[in-house]
Amino acid sequence: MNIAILSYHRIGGSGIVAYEIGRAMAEERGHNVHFIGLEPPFRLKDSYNEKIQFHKVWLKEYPVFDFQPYALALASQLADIIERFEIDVIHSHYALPHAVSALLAKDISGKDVKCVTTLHGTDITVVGAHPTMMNITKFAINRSDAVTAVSESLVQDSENKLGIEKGKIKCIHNFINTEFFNPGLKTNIGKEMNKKIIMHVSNLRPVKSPGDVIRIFHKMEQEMPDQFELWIVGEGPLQHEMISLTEDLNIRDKVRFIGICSSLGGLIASSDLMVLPSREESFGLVALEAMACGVPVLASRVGGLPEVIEDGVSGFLFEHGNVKEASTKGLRILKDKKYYDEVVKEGLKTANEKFSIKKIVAEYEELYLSC
Ligand code: GMT
Repeated sequence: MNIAILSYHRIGGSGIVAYEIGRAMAEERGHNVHFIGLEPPFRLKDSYNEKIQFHKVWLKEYPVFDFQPYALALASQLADIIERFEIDVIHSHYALPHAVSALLAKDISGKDVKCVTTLHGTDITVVGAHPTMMNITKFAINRSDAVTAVSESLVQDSENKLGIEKGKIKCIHNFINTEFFNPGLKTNIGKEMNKKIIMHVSNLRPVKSPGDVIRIFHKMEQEMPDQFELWIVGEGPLQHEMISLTEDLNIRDKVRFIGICSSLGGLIASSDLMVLPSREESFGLVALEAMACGVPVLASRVGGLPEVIEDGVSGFLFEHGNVKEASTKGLRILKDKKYYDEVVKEGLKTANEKFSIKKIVAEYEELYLSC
């Protein structure tokens, strides 16, 4: 098959999932893959495969445009790619704008190309469900030949919030490439301080409730002083508020703001506990990355997280905003080595079996062929 993949390649989990599907379709299944976007997938920059090509979307500067019409430029250039490379399937990540651009490009080209759309979360829960975007999001979903969502929870949210007919959206869970996330990547970083490392990885947006990371750490620190350090990985709009909170709580010297890190697997594998207290999370790829690295996860019981973590078995869940419940569970696991090892073992099993890349990519391939 000739497959086109549309994604915001530079953005978080959805960009990684889109890239890994394409990479596996080319390297392991022998298909030709065309990534299309503003920037190449960042993992693509480090490798070469003759079955993979990247096509940059060019934007025309014009003073009348308040904003560059990316979705239209993409549709226009994609129509050429469909013709030139005889594309069979366009796989769009995010209903908006990618699925809409794909449908438009299909119409322009006049070809019988199949449009497969994967919903990642905020495209439905935040953007798509908003009155300004609801009609076009429903159009993108209803006109796609196949639609997937990354968790059962997101399937239900999409049906309920947008009134999509049951059965239209199928759940295909996210997955993990264990080459980049495994316990063998553990390093000695931070070991000289002889403290356990509690970690949070996100884009520090309000939906991630990053203030709760600081509050949970503060409570744990009060219970067991000088035993832990908190490492925050990533950048985002709430970083300054988080810094102020650490100052107000008098724990600034116990919290490191690492920023964006390209060798994330090594950093996560070197930590002792991953905290993810999000308000919304359609899947929570970082939870799976931690489990694959042999690090237990303490996450809020929202969205798709209960599909990734079995509370008390392969990780821990707490009610969103319940700092006390979270810190109690965090302390319990860090104090009990035997229990800790059992949870790590179950987490690794879940990552390697339920969410293996081989299993999930086969599901996508079957879907492409069935359209
Ligand atoms: O969470 C974000 O802010 C980024 C966004 C993305 O584009 O990667 O994440 C969404 O898609 C990920 C990949 O499918 C999921 O693992 C995240 O849970 C989802 N984020 C939300 O639902 C808030």
